[in-house]
Amino acid sequence: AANYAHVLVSRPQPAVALVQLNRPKALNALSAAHFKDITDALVEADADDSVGAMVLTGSDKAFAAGADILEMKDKTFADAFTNNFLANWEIITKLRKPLIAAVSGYALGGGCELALMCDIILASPTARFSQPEISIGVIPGGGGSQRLTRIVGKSRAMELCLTGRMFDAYEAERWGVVSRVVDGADGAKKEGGTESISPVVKEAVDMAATIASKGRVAAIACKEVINASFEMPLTEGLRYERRLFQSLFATHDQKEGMAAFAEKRKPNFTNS
Ligand code: CO8
Repeated sequence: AANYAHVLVSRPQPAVALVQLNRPKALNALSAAHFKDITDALVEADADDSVGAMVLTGSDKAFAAGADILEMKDKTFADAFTNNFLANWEIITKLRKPLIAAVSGYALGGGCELALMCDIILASPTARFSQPEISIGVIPGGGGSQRLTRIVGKSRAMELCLTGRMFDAYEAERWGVVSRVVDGADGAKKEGGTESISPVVKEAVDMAATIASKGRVAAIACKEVINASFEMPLTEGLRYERRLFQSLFATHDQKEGMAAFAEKRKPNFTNS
């Protein structure tokens, strides 16, 4: 893997890439250079045949405290418009392999939006989310008004984006923003060696390993159809699902998966 100034990339399991935001002095505020490292590292992992799923995380204190306010405060409209400020955020939503966010601490503004771009969010009990842009004279710019609204509904999205108030891990779980809060109690032990891994990151890595152990073609197709449900009317979405389902009968992994069930053994997927 390439070396990045603002992210750490590791392989906690053979088929899992872990990308960790690493700009601790600014609580992982997303400067342009930081964001480029994040997307480059994820694109690199997405293209790596040995990777089946990816995990994105920050530190215990902050997943990411938003766009870098100091960097953008003097930006002009002409500059933001001409250079299509924030358009490169779409790179993350084009990744094909499943991406899990493991969120501890602050996930604010662009940090919340970054988590919302991932396929699954796991939160530690310390997670704090918000769309605080209204408090600095702007509005969400990385999908907060769109993705968050689709998940939590209009009234809550209005409240959150108009007041900027923080919501915690348990509210996020109740509303379906995160799939689960991972409590530290049963996994609080620090792993040996120099690297310690928090319970939520460990859970995300284990989940990514589980996903990576399935047939790759089916996993990518599964992510694609679920994401399509946000873009398509139901009839079209159902047709798209059925067509992709049918097409998987052309794969080795379908033959292997169903044969293994019939023979009462574990499948040996070859991602083909
Ligand atoms: N940008 C730049 N620097 C930041 C940011 C930020 N968003 N957040 C924290 N920092 C820096 C602080 O300036 C400080 O630096 P220094 O030590 O040099 O003074 C350091 O991180 C530590 O921060 P604090 O001293 O403030 O730490 P506290 O524990 O007192 O407070 C908070 C933590 C509550 C997270 C506080 O720092 C805060 O409110 N930060 C700003 C949160 C915010 O408003 N985020 C939204 C930004 S706007 C946005 O994201 C628009 C999204 C557009 C789409 C996505 C584009 C990337």
